[in-house]
Amino acid sequence: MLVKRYIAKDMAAAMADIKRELGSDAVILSNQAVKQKGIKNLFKKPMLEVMVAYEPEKVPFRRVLEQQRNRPPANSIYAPQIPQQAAPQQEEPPEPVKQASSADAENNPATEEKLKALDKRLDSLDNMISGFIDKFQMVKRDVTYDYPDGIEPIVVKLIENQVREELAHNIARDASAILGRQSDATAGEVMRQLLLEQIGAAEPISHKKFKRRVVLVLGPTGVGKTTSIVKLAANFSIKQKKKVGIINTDSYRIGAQEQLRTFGDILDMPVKMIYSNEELPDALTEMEDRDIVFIDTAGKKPGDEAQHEEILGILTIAEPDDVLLCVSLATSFSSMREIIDAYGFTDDYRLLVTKLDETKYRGMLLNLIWYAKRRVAYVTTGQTVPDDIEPLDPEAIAGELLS
Ligand SMILES: Nc1nc2c(ncn2[C@@H]2O[C@H](COP(=O)(O)OP(=O)(O)O)[C@@H](O)[C@H]2O)c(=O)[nH]1
Ligand SMILES: [Mg+2]
Repeated sequence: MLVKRYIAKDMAAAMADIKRELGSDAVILSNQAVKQKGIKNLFKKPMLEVMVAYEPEKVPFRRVLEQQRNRPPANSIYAPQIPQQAAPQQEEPPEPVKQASSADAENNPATEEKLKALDKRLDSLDNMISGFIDKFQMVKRDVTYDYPDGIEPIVVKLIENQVREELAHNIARDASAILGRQSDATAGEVMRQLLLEQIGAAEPISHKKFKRRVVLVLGPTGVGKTTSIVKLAANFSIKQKKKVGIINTDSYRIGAQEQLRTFGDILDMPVKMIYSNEELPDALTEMEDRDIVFIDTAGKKPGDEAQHEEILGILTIAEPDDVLLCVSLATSFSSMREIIDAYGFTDDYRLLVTKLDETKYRGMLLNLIWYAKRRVAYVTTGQTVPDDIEPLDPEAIAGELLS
C-alpha cells in the first residue's frame, strides 16, 4: 500500500482528482486544512490536504501511463509517485500475454467473484465441521443424558440445524425440568416455548411522532450495513411516509459514497458525507427536520483501536436512539464471537442480522443471540432493495429450527 498526498481547494475537488487518478478503491486516511507557504499565499483561503492510501496494483494500468504523460491537474498540487512495479519503461503498453498477472487478477471481477465464492465455501466448511464436532460429542455423551421422551430427537434436530451443542443441551435440560413438574405438557411444546424465549421478541426501530430518531449502524466491512440502511430508509420513507436522512461517516471507500448518493437521489432524501467526527454536529443540525436519521459507518478489523475511538466519538456526539450491530449469518461461529467481542464496548445495541438467504441453518441465528445476549431488530434475506428486510419473526425461526 502506498500513501499519496493531495492538495485541493475542497473535498469535492480532491475526491474528483483521487478517483480519476487512483480509482474507487483508494482509501482516505485523513484530511485537514493547510495554509500554503509564501508571502503571496498569506491572505489566501487555506487549502485542503487529503492523505490517501492505495494499492498500486489496483490503479488501472492505463491511468499509470496517463500519469506519466500528463501534467498534474490544475486544481491539485501533488507529486506523482508512480510505483516502480506499476510503471513500465516503454511508452506503449506491452503485447498482451496469455498468463494473467496478479495485478490483472485483482482487477478482474471474475477472479474477485471466485475469491468471494471460495471465502463463502470456507465459511460453510467451517460451519459444517463445527456441526460434525457437535454431533460427534452428542453421540459420545448420549449415554450420560437422560432426557424425558421426545426431547432427544429435538436436541438432535437443533444440532443438525447448527445450534451449538452446549446451547441445545441447556435448553433440553430446562425442558426436562419443566416436564418433570408439568406432566401434561409435551416435549415439543416446551422446547418450542424455550426456543421462543431464547430468540426473544423482535425490537425494530419505533418512531415516535415529533421526535427525531437517530439510528447508528455498526459492524464489520461487507456485512451489509449500507444496503440495510438503504432498505430501511426506503421502507420508512415510501411505506411509512417518514422524512429520512442518511449521514455517511464511511469516507474510506469512494465507490461506496457514490452508491449511497445514487440511492439518495432515487429516494429523494438527503445524504450527507462527512470526513471526520467534527463534522457530525453540523450534519445532524442540517437534518433536524428529519423523522429518522441513519448514520452509516466504516467497518474495520475487530480490535482496531482507531475504530474504537471513532465509534465512541460518534456515540458521544450523536447520542443515537438505536444502535444496530450488523452481523452476517453467513459467518462461522468463531467469527461471530470475534465480532461480538470487538463491539463489546458499545453496551446498548440490538442486532441487525444479514444474509439469512446465504445459509439454511437457523441455528447460527440462535447461537448469535445466545452469545451476544441481545435482541434482534431486523433480519435481511437478500440483495433486493427495499424488500429483503423484515423485523425478526421469532415464531418462524423457532419453526425452522424444529423442522
Ligand atoms: N445475499 C445477501 N447479500 C447481501 C445482503 N445484504 C447485503 N448484501 C450484499 O453484501 C455486500 C456488501 O454490502 P454493503 O451494504 O456494502 O456492506 P457494508 O460494507 O457493511 O456497508 C453487497 O454486495 C450487498 O449486496 C443480504 O441480506 N443477502
Ligand atoms: Mg458500507
